[in-house]
Amino acid sequence: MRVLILTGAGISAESGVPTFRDADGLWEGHSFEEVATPEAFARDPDTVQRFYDARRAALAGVEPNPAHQALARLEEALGEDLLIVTQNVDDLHERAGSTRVLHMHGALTSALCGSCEQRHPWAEPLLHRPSCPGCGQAALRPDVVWFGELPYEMERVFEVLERTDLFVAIGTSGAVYPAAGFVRIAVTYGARTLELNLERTESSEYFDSARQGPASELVPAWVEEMLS
Ligand code: BJW
Repeated sequence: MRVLILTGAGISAESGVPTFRDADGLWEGHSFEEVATPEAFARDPDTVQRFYDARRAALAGVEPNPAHQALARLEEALGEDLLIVTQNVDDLHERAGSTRVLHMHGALTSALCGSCEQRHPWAEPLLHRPSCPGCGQAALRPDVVWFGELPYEMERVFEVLERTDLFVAIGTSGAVYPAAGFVRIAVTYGARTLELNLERTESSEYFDSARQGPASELVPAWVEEMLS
């Protein structure tokens, strides 16, 4: 069975990583849209760099939870028949042991050069304008996908969606496209579909089955079902 898993902020919530649409939506008094769009970056790059520097630094203080760990166990069993497509920019899937992970909205552990467009592994703050290791320009930005930008590796995701037997969405509100449309594409190609979320979402109606509860409980239980 070929399984495609889409994860969102909800899978990392119990690790202590804030979600986007459940919290009060503010960071130091700024709304999410004020710090996570290309327009915000053009208008006030320092504030945006500080926002992402803080989130990159916070990664050191969080750990994968039982949901990430269960998905790593599922990969051990399914191997290449499993792909995780995550909208998250944290590295908790990898730290739990998953290797088949595609970060469609980029990663906090990477920097993107606005000049030469190369991506570089990155662990340090960007606020002080370090030089790009590729071209030497002081043009590095967080390697994340903001509204209006093209998510990474969409061609590959659409290819995998065409031959997926089971599509599972975990901890995502289904509010942001193109990820929110994956379930309908999977259905069109004949996949079964399952949603695991704390609550029903605006996409729940498109799934064959939707289970409600914390990811740290629902995901290990579902993985046990898959493995038994
Ligand atoms: C738990 C839990 C627990 C909590 N257990 N569950 C009009 C119509 C349609 C589309 C558009 C439109 N106008 C504009 C667009 C396109 C736009 C879009 O979708 N806008 C919407 C607002 C309508 N999209 C784009 O611009 C994208 N690009 C694009 O479309 O390019 C064109 C194209 C694409 C493909 C092919 C061809 C052309 C880019 C979108 C980029 C999104 N970027 C962000 C920021 C990333 C960097 C960062 O992290 O700062 O990505 S926005 C933010 O939302 C982030 C997330 O990845 C993304 C999704 O959020 P997610 O993960 O679902 O989190 P939440 O907070 O929304 O939900 C958490 C869920 O967890 C909830 O459901 C809770 O219940 C649940 N939960 N605790 C289980 N313990």
